[in-house]
Amino acid sequence: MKRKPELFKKVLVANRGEIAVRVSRALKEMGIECVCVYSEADRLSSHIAFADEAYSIGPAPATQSYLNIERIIETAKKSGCQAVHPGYGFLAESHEFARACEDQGIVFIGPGSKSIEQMGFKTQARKIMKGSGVPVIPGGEEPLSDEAEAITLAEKFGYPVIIKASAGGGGKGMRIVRAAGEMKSAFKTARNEAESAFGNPAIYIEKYIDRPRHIEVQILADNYGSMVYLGERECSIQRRYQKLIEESPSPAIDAKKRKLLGETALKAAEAAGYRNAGTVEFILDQSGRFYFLEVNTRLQVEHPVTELTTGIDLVKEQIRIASGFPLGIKQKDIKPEGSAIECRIYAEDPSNDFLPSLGKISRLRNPAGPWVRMENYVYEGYDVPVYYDPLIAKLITWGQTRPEALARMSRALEEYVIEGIETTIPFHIWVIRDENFRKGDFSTSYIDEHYTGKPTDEHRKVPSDVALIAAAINRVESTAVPKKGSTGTTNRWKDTSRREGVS
Ligand code: MV4
Repeated sequence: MKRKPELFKKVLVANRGEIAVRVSRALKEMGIECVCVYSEADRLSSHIAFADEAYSIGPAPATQSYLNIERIIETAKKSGCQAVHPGYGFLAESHEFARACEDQGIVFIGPGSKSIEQMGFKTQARKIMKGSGVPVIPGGEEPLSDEAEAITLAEKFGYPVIIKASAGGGGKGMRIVRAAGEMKSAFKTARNEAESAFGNPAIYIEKYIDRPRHIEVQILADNYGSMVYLGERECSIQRRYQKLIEESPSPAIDAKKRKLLGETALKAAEAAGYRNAGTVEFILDQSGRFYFLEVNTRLQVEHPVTELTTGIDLVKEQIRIASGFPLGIKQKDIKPEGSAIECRIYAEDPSNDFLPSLGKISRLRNPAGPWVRMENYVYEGYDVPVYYDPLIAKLITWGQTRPEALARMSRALEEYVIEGIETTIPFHIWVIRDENFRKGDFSTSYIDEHYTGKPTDEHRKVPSDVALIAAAINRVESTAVPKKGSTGTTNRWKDTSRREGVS
């Protein structure tokens, strides 16, 4: 959509949690009024405090609130917003929502509904990419019609193969098939999962790439055909398709490959007629070859690592582009510097198979200090609701080199205190100190292969109240007059939460 360049005066943020806070902050800095929405479960959620106006949009379940297209559009109109920022998750990649906004004269801050729809259907996206010379994984051109066709194609590409949902993405409904004998049941389960998860039973087949790395490229494209790439993010540290750690640059990519990846990402964006911020995902095989995987037509959770290496505020760029401004940045001016890493802090117990751990946060101390960025929405006394994603914060550090960024992350994780719920902090402390991770030697199988779920004792913190009581007892005992016949040695209690810094 072409639009006379003029910054919006008022924007609705159709999301919650840390990303709603992130977008609200950008709006405030740009002098744009910010309207937030919240569900009944989020009455006490802090994203509301960042808004100029806030509206209740329905009951706790997301289907009745954050996914309620009509209600959100009605709220945007009623409050006089010219645009909606969808954040990530919820309606961010709903072509129906983007289309409804377009129809109602509200700007959807993101790509056009047609791009979202095309990139959402994976066989379609593959076809577009292949036709433009973007490398795609060897695989079927069209959705599979039956199991016999699947076997014929598998023999052509060679086992193992993978069956994926055409309307899917993000790993749901995928099945690895290692031999013809497994095809029948894999075909059936994949089809059923595709139907129930995406409302579309279409599935297709690809050659399976074993132990790859997941690398993605951030792009920006304006409404006038200019586009730039902002370097890559390494996202291989994930578990069941949920990313836990991201960094930029990737330790597996050199300058030459970075340029090739970036130019390939722009070729993909061009082929898709893409505009606004987007991410082109690639899979990197063990020989270093890369293949197109999918386009994420939204701002991503891990966007801060790119912001820290490039100095570019991606949310502001999204808003400027959607307002109709041409890109002010040229490719030659983008010179990523240093190294940034993000740890996702989930309310999950890493020592218990990452089971959600919800409830009240009884104590909270956020890390801070030089080159530490905290994206957060929880506070002391806050009850983490069961209804939504358990991501409670993102901790991001920057350093001139990767070792410096890691040392800083290690230090920041040490400072971090969350009590009352379990979090992924002990997991992150373990990974940041792990030799394989430090060497950059890992793949998407890293957690399965290396993480036992048992952080050693030295990673366990003594809660501060327990530490205080123990210290008091220690003091009383050690100052008492030694009894007759005793050796008089004092019980020197040690705070096991303090250890030598690791760099
Ligand atoms: C693959 C693959 C290996 N071979 N496709 C998972 C999420 C979805 N976006 C695509 N995914 C994969 N597709 C072929 N042909 C391995 C994965 C994969 C993966 C991809 C990205 C990030 C993490 C991953 C973890 C496991 C498997």
